[in-house]
Amino acid sequence: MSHDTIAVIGMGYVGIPVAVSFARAGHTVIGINRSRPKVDLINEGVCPLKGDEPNLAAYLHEAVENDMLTATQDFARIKDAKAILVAVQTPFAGDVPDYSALISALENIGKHLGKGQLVVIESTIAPGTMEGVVRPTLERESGLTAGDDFLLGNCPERVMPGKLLYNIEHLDRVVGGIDEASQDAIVTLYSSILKGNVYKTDCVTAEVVKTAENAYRDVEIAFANELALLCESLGIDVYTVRELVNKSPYRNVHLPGTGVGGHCLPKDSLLLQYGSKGVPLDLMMLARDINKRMPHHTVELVRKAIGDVGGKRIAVLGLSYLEDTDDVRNSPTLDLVSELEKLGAAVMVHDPYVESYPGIALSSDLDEVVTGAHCVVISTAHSEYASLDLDTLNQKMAQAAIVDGRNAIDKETAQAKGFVYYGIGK
Ligand code: SAJ
Repeated sequence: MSHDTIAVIGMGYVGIPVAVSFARAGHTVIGINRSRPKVDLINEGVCPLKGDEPNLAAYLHEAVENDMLTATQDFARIKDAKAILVAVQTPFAGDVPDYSALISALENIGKHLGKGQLVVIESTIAPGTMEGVVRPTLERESGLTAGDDFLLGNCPERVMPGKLLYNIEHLDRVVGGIDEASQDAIVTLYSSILKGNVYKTDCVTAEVVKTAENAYRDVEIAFANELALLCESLGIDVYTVRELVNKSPYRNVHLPGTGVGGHCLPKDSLLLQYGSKGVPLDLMMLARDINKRMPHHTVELVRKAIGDVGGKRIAVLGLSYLEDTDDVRNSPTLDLVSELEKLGAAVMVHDPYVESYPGIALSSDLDEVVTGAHCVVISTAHSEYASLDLDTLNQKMAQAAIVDGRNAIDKETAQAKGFVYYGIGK
């Protein structure tokens, strides 16, 4: 499959770095996307993703310049492709997965699918989706039979904003295939871009591994959050506790915070539960609840710091769900802001990476955001918040109160400078 044409469906955080990686490995890549603006940007050699992604924009530009990567809305273009990768979003809608983007992509692929082609699903899906949704949709739309006429498998993405290209190149990958031939074809294809190990298995195992690896992390973070609540009530510092616990072999207490956001962790345990065929995943669902309650706990700390928040100005620092990225998906800050506003507070959010967000008063000018504020809440651990000038903050704020959701500020230093300081776990 070296230097074959590859189609990538879904030009997002997964599809774009995958398309660029394959183009750099010498394949001709066709990026297919529903929305026109992204297609136009890519064809102009411009990367639609923002945030700090080393090399991605430069490599995309180079691939487009060298005619190794083009974008289109036309699914008919897949007929030239040896392999078709699907990297569309699979968000949750209430308590069931929203597979609308996936099914739409599969129907469009099916219409143009030919014999001998390979279809690989990178999107995160619940256990049982390959057999229950992907395979039947492709067979129905194409009139072909998976295995006999076309190859089919899933190679779940392991991307992380800020490390999109790095993770693709260096992380190990699990490859699920409906049969040996499909598994081998996917391993061969990905070997041109992966330096990590590739592990072949069946589709369900690959579906479970992907969702379980994130559900596991969600549980680990929930443990840290619950430990933080305990430490607050005991008046000790959870960061000291976790550091000393982690001196013990095989321990790895994670970081507490204002909550768990992103495109993976908030939904993957729900996908696992959805595909668990009735086995109750109580620990994982409870962990999900604990993490979802952290924005509310942060509001409780604001009320401890300044009392009733009605009519008060609150400056929230950090909108994106993860430090030093522009990715806002499922950010806990969104829950934090809406709860504060429901209580009558006027909230302004600062974020150096996010330009705008509907319904959020957002600015990248820190002075503007903190001026006149009765409380500053650190919600995302953007690097710059570790070096906030507390004297300037004191001058500009209407009241000197800090709620530190990410252990960005030293408590004693803040208190010495006259701040009322509350921190999650501190
Ligand atoms: N978070 C905490 N405490 C922690 C770690 C994270 O509160 O100790 C919060 C973050 O603030 C964020 C959320 O959890 O809101 C998710 O953070 P993350 O570091 O897990 O970043 P993600 O969502 O991009 O996770 C991805 C996942 N990778 C894939 O799905 C392929 C995750 O499995 C990886 O462990 C993570 O990247 C990574 O560290 O590479």
